[in-house]
Amino acid sequence: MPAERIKYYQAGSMVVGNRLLDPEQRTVQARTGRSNTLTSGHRACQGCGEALGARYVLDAAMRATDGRLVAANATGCLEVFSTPFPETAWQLPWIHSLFGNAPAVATGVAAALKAKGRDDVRVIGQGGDGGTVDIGFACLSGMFERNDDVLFVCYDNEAYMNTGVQRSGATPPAARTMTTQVLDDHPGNVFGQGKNAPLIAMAHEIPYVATATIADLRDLEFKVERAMGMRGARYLHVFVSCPLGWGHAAHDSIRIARLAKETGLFPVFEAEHGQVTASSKIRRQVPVEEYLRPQRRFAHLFGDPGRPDIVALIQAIADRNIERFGLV
Ligand SMILES: Cc1ncc(C[n+]2csc(CCOP(=O)(O)OP(=O)(O)O)c2C)c(N)n1
Ligand code: SF4
Ligand SMILES: [Mg+2]
Repeated sequence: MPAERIKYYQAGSMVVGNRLLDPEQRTVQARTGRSNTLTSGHRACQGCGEALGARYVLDAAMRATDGRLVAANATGCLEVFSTPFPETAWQLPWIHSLFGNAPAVATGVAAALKAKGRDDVRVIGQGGDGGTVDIGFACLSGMFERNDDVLFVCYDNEAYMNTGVQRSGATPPAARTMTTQVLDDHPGNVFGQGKNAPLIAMAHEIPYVATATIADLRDLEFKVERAMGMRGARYLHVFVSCPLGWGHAAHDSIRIARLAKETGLFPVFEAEHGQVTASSKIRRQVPVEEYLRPQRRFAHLFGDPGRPDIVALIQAIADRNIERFGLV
């Protein structure tokens, strides 16, 4: 994997020293030729992980396709903060779909391009976790099973943020949202529900499925470049922190995302045709408490007396992921 051949010289920050690298090894964002696909002036909250993730994904995809790229975008924060009429922060052909049909719109664009003989122009569909794992799920599954030539990217902030933090099928157990309140014996979202979209994508045996976080942006760029080098249906699930919905400091977005990976709660891996082919190892394993404590959506698990029983159940989820994906 090319990303691993790069020498890291600041072990603490895990920042790649771009100036020390050959121009071809530098990150897309470090190159003067980057496309600024999601440019400044949009209205995302300070520290928005979704804005950061989308910028890296789209710029990497633009570079991989030599600027010949179309994006279809589901309704959600990413669409709302980037396109308040009559303005737009997008610097590529960009189409707003409905909340639930971005994969189908992306498929239609890809089919039209094919009919016109424009195989050189590539298509990305993108949306939040609600648009992807809930309302858009049938369209996404159809896109997968037809093996349509689209990369679909889910920016997973684990709830419906745009409409005021309601639970989605990607909301983790015990998280407090507006629709999973902490009342009496109900400590937020219930256990045993929800969907694991990357695993469901893998079950379709599509050419490429990968997960990534905004804590390792070079890895994210690498996976986008890799996906755009393939044809057929591809799926990228990106963990993006949401300071407003999760109740953490804006400057903590990257740290929270890194802790999600380092606890094992969010496994970072790649899969091809239904088989896991690579996983990013945990560098410094930490207990889930370190990830949960800085977020107000989990505040009810701590304090006096707190809910150590619930924290132990969440730790068990992390431990299972570590074993299942070989993360240590
Ligand atoms: C059919 C339909 N139902 C509901 C809505 C309202 N709506 C717009 S965005 C959204 C939530 C988006 O959540 P998600 O996809 O997770 O994106 P996020 O805002 O969290 O990035 C909802 C419920 C809508 N636009 N269309
Ligand atoms: S609510 Fe969350 S996802 Fe939406 S713009 Fe703010 S930080 Fe980003
Ligand atoms: Mg969301």
